[in-house]
Amino acid sequence: EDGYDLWLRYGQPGGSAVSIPHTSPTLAAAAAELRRGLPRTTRPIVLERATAPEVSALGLKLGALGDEGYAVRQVRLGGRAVTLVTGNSDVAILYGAFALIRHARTGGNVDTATLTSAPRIKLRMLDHWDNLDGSVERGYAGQSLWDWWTLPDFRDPRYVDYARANASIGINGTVLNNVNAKPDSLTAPYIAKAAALADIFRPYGIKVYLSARFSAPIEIGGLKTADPLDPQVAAWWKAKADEIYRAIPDFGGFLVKANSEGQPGPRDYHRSHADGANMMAAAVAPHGGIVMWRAFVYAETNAEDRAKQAYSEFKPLDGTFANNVILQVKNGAIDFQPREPFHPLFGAMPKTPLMMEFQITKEYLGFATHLAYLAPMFKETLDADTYERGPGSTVARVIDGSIEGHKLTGIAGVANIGRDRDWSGSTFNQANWYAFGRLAWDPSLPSEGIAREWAEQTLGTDPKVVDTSVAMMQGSREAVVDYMTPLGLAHQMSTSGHYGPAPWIADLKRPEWNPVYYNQADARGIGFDRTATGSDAVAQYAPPVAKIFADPKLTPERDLLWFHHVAWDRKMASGRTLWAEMIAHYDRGIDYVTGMRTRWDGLKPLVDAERWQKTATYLAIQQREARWWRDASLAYWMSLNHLPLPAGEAAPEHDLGWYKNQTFPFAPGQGK
Ligand code: BDP
Repeated sequence: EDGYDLWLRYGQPGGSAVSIPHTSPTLAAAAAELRRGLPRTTRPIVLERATAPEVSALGLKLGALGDEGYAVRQVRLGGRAVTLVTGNSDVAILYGAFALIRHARTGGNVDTATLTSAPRIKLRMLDHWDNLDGSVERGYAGQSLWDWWTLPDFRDPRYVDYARANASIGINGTVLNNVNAKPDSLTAPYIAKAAALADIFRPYGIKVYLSARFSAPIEIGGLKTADPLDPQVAAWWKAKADEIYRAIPDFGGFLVKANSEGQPGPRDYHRSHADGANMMAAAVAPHGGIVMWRAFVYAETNAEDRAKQAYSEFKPLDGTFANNVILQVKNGAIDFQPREPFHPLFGAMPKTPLMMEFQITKEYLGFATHLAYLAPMFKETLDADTYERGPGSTVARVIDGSIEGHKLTGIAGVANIGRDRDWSGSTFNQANWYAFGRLAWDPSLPSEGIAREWAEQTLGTDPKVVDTSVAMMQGSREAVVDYMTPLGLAHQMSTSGHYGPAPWIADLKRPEWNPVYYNQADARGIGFDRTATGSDAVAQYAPPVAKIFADPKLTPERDLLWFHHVAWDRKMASGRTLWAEMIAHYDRGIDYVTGMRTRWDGLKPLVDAERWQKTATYLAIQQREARWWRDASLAYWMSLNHLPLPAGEAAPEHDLGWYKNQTFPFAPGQGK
């Protein structure tokens, strides 16, 4: 048991009778999955489209299934009692098959199953930050899954397993390469390699997309410029798109990181992001393709609070994007921190479809070794109220298009997948991939329910295993927040590797690369003043939200230091001072990890040895490092505030100099 099977850990095939009156590669895949994944059922299972005469004759009330929604019904077909899996497309039926397997493997009865579900979001994407040299930016699960060297000839069976896993949770798009893109990915040899992957993924309903480097017309096209308003540049992209679509007829489109962290973009030519996006969108439009344009920008020349820059740049462009452009916005305004308030662009661009970008790989949450279940974090953002059109205008409703009636809707997760046998670097990291897919399908699913169904399928249905795992998972992300960046702190991680504490770093070239920029700690207090007396980032939110964040008395304590510079002796809700409260949070985080170790120890007889041992070892690492985070942070804060520790609190194990001297000869995932 090395984790390779993910949540599709079927065991012995049940050998159910499955029939496909009208077959296709997708339906054949669905049938194969049911034969492997279901226990023996009494009724035969029939996979057939809702539009087929024998199904439509049943007059089933299926509701609004759309293209991808599925229904499972107990019916009589041709005189037999059967379980029918249906939908308006073959892929919908495939999703129904996986839903039926999930139902069966989480305690449901197939012979009585009645299931109906349709996705709320259209593009449900994984973004791979995979480089052509096989490294993965911010990847902690080994080398890239894509073997660019042996593609397109060798079609590793693992690519099929990747597609199965994704289809089982409803993922329908994959961006193959890093947003820090090399132009080579758009050359003929790489298009052929991408086409081979597209062929493998197609039966599973997964479209391939590519990250495109904005300056590719210069680098591989021999042009003098990449100016989006230059007709030759536009013609180059059009020809390039035509070439790609000849190889991949259902190619999804481009993802673009422009004028961000040194990437080229339209601003290099004094053009707007809309000029750039629309020019590329025009190239793919005739083929039905789209452009996902990232809003993650902050510029060297801009002295504005980094948290404000994306809004300042994009908000004025609302209404100017072509209708096959969707803006991809990270969940928070800085960068995938353990906790961020929702990005102020959500709710601020009614005329533009916005898609969510979450990070599944745990760049800032302890890489692969720390256990942090991210569904509660994803939900926190999705459930946040933007007040775009009054109360109830949640981020989920912004991205599902329901507030403004947008048809193009999307959600992306930066993948945590690599070539490690267990795909994600640890068993519990698999749950984040799983949870992302489930929430992309339906953002209203509860994180605990997702954890439970994941655990049942991945670790077995023994109630003790399931209850314990779910209990560990549910509070795990909050524990990371507590021991790394409590009460609204952010970006206190060491430079470039983003691993381990370094709140003291102050000497990097750009101010907003330094942890001290984010903590603003001094003798008097700590936190970033983003109110009117500071950067006034709060003014980017709708008035009812801004009012709360502008007032330290109204701001939830979990976001306090994100928005306010607060005195060390400020009284908190608990009655403690801020200083004592911070320490209590660090301690609580460590205690939670200690508790997870104890709980996991209790499962030793119930979980296979290989997965149990690796998890136990990682929890020990996490516990040691939670302590490291607390101690290093306290040592630094005490060097500024000179406050004593509350009675009974352990002093940091080492002095500040010791923590500052920790170096890492190698941290995975750093390459650009
Ligand atoms: C940051 C990562 C960096 C990415 C960047 C991005 O540190 O490696 O290139 O985001 O999203 O989180 O473009």
